[in-house]
Amino acid sequence: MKKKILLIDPPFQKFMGFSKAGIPLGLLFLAGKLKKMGHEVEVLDSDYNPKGNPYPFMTKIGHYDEYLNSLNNGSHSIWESISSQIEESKPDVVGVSFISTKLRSGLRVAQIAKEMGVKRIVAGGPHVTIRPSDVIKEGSPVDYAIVGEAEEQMEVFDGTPKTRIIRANRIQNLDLLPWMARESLIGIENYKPSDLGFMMTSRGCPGSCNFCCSEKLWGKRVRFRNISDVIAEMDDTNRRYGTQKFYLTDDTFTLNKKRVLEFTKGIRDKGYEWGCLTRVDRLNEVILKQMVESGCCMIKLGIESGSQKVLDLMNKRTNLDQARNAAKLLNSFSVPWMAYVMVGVPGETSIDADATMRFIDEIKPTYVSAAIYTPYIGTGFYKNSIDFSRVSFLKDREGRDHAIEEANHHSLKVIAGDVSREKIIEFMEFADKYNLVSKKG
Ligand code: B12
Ligand code: SF4
Repeated sequence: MKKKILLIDPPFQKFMGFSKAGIPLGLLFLAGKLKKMGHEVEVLDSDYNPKGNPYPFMTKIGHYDEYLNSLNNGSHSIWESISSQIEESKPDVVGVSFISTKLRSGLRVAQIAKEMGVKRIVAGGPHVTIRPSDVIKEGSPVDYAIVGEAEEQMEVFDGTPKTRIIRANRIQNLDLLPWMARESLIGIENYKPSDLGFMMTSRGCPGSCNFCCSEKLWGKRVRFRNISDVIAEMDDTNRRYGTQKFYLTDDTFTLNKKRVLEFTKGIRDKGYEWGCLTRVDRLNEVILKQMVESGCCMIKLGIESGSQKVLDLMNKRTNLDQARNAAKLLNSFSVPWMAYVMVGVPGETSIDADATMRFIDEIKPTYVSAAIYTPYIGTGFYKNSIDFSRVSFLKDREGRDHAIEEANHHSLKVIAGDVSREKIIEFMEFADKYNLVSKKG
């Protein structure tokens, strides 16, 4: 029977006044599938905040309390707008997406829906995939949780599943999935065309970096979408929403060189701009030349650290010379690129953090994206290296005990690793200053 389904991405950055780029891709994939089955689907991105600040890193620090305080403030306008949307949509089922940072916010959304009489609340997303027991437990408003890629487990929306936690199989043929149903986004007219250009063209990454949970989410065997289907979706998005700029969120877009060349050949004459994420050992001159000539205008690279010791601790399986070579290549093509770096991983010291800052000055990325390391569940570090006897580290100055997965970099009160607090501040300020100078130049 046809159902009314409201899928909600819970608020997080918006509570702190920040903006967030893009669209909730997972929910829009699900909406595509549900619509194809005949259901009526809407997607509410309650973190969308076009008027928010794209933050400098130091600004982020210290704002985390605003999120925590808002969680307990039932009359906050963001919660009220979610209630109003539920009231207006009158859904039979509400689906909530969880990443670890938004665990408490997602549970609050589920609670609001439950209290408003929604019959079925379903949860999914990266955090639920890794630890479903956080949403399926006594007293939780969540009725069912899907572990993994949910597109082939639609029974939770319109059937009677036998268990409350349902383990989904990995989707083997991504080309059989309907495109993301962007048209289901509530308020789509307010989105920038480039936000609607976020896409994922493959699932999985062969890497096993200790700070990352990709392997748990998608597995190591990478599944690729057909390039002609990817380009057809880009053309459709361009036609419908005027999108000229696309951002491919694949974990490592340049894994398969032949496929990258097929892609660049296919879009070369369309006049689109595009960006992607990749690893330092997955770039060479041949593909980069084609990428740039086909409109690639942003490459985000996992540099992570300027200390080989830390790269090894991370199991990054790259070395500093590979990073130097990739940087040299990118700079020689004058393509804008961003270096992702982090500070405070288990085993790292202030000397290593200094090495990273020096390394950035040496390799000269266009932008730096800096993060204070966070021990997310489902990662190698969380499993092996976090010394839980030091979990008191994660208590803030007022003694409140933050859940480890919420030990978020938005608050400097929570730090893992052996880098001094002063060095962490210096590191984040360094990134801000670097970007400021880079933008001026
Ligand atoms: C693009 C991206 C972003 C974009 C967000 C775009 C947007 N508007 O949402 C930006 C750059 C803003 C971003 C920021 C952050 N991100 Co991010 N991001 C990604 C990335 C690279 C791709 C996401 C994507 O395209 N997913 C594609 C869809 C298909 O996957 P999905 O959402 O997981 O959905 C599937 C299933 O999970 C499930 N599902 C999802 N929701 C639901 C709901 C229901 C009801 C059901 C049944 C099923 C279900 O079904 C879907 C289809 O199969 C992932 C890495 C990755 N490969 O997943 C990291 C990732 C999601 N990010 C992560 C993190 C940590 C963050 C930050 C906290 C980083 C930071 N420290 O600031 C912030 C938080 C931002 C926020 N939302 O508040 C982590 C989350 C880890 C975790 N344990 O939760 C990931 C997994 C990276 C990693 N490997 O560690 N991110
Ligand atoms: S950090 Fe990047 S390369 Fe490493 S496992 Fe995660 S997605 Fe793969």
